[in-house]
Amino acid sequence: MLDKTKRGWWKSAVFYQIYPKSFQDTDGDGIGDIPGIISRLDYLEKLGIDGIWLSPVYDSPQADNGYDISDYEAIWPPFGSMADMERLIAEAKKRGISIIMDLVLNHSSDEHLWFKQALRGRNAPCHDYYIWRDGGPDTPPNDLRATFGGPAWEYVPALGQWYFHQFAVKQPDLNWANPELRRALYHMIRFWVDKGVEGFRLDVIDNIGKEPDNRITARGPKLHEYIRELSREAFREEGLVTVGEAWSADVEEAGSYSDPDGRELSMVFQFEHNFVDCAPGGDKWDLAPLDLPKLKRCVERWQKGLYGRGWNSLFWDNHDLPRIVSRWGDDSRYRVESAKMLAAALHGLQGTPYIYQGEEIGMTNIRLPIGEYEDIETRNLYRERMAQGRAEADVMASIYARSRDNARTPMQWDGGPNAGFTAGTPWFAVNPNYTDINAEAALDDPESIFYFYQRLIALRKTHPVFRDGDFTLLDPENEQVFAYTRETGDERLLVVCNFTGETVSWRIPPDFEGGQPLIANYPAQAKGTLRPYECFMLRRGGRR
Ligand code: TEU
Repeated sequence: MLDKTKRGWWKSAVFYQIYPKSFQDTDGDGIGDIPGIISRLDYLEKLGIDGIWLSPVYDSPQADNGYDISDYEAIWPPFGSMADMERLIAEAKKRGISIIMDLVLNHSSDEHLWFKQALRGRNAPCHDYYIWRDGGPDTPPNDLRATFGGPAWEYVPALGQWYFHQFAVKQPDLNWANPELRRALYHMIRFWVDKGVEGFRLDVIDNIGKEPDNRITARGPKLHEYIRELSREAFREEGLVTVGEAWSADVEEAGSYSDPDGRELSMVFQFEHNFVDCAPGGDKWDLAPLDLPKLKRCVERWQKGLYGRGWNSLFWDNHDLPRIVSRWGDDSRYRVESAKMLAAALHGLQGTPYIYQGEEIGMTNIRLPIGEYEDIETRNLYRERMAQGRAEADVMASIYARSRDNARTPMQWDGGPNAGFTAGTPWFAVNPNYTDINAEAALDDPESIFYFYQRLIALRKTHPVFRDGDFTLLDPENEQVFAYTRETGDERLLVVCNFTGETVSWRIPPDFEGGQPLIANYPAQAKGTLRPYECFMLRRGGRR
């Protein structure tokens, strides 16, 4: 059992992300809820995870599925009550599972009481909790664009002012330059610590130091000053695990975010690897084939760059990303082999792994008619690109490949109606492949992806090399195989992953010949070749 009062316990942990709206409904309204999560804790305990990153469950008008919070200290009623939340924290703790709440500190909902007060006048209470600029209705302060499309400034005629919103119009940015606002946020965080929450995921934390007048939206000059104050004032207990979402982070800066002295955070989610299949100079919607050597160099940079000076998070999936088995594996013929291979490639690395709901059973992307997409980012993208005159087939190809809705189809529990997610009408489309891909079938199959993840988690807890080992990339320019070694003391680990659907030739390094097999997705390795999406791990030295 991990001592979760001590800094660094998360270095031996594996976390699981739950997107509550799509996890498990218990009251038939078609929306996942907190009692549903409680009903699935035994499943998560069986998997072997140590903590749950819970996407927002706070009160919200749901303009961005809860990332637009209207009351940080209340639960959105369709998710349940505060008593349900307290029961979840207690029931999870009984199973050795920490609750890590998702904190959205960069912006609130425009339906938050603070913003409602702010709208009452330039001198109203909380007006300066937000970012306002004077101006006429036709002259926004500048031409900064919002992440979800359109201008980043919204005009309020009654005030003769514009407010800044990095995301949706209904998500006004909070003004971190205002110490009163910062204190209000710290007070809110302590409310959740006092309820027994043992960690926090910090939404777009790299945006809180923004200076929109200077066109700086991420990595502002005061960012790390604010994060150190946040850490001192709100994350006082050294056992609190904190992970910041930092799309702009590079490995140099990540060393500051996650420095061993703990002045800032435990780790960050960085996204450099998320662009190795995007067209040069494009964004996530501009598709390109996976450049495996580029991915390997990126992993190497982060593994070596943070070794001994910071800490990596390890993820392929989350609620904003397409399903990895569809993206970099094969979600048809070799779905099981490639899902296991991708898991091995990630879980052999140094860092804290995060498993996104459904990843452990190989859930896949979905293709829908454009009218059935729910995600604000996807809908705005479609409108924007169609207005630009792009071919609809190209726009839809980007949406099929990269829409955040790929990750938001309801969790597939069994082969029954709505995949066992709800007895009602699901809020969002259930992937029709649930009849084959579901947790019940996985639990009945000893060779399932679920049990592969379960074994990987157990291996990480058994052999110190997974947590402490350094990283050496093998065969950097090989475009088919990702292979690397880890080493600590006399213990060595070899991880080999064929990222293609072809049989390729590849030789085990002589010093690993006869190594202890730890895990593989095919029966005994064939000499000198790797089968489609074949992966395996071998170990040498260390205690048996
Ligand atoms: O995401 C930050 C963010 O920028 C991503 O939405 C990213 O822009 C997009 O997914 C990639 O194209 C965080 C949350 O994870 C996301 O769900 C929220 O929508 C967003 O912040 C606003 O809170």
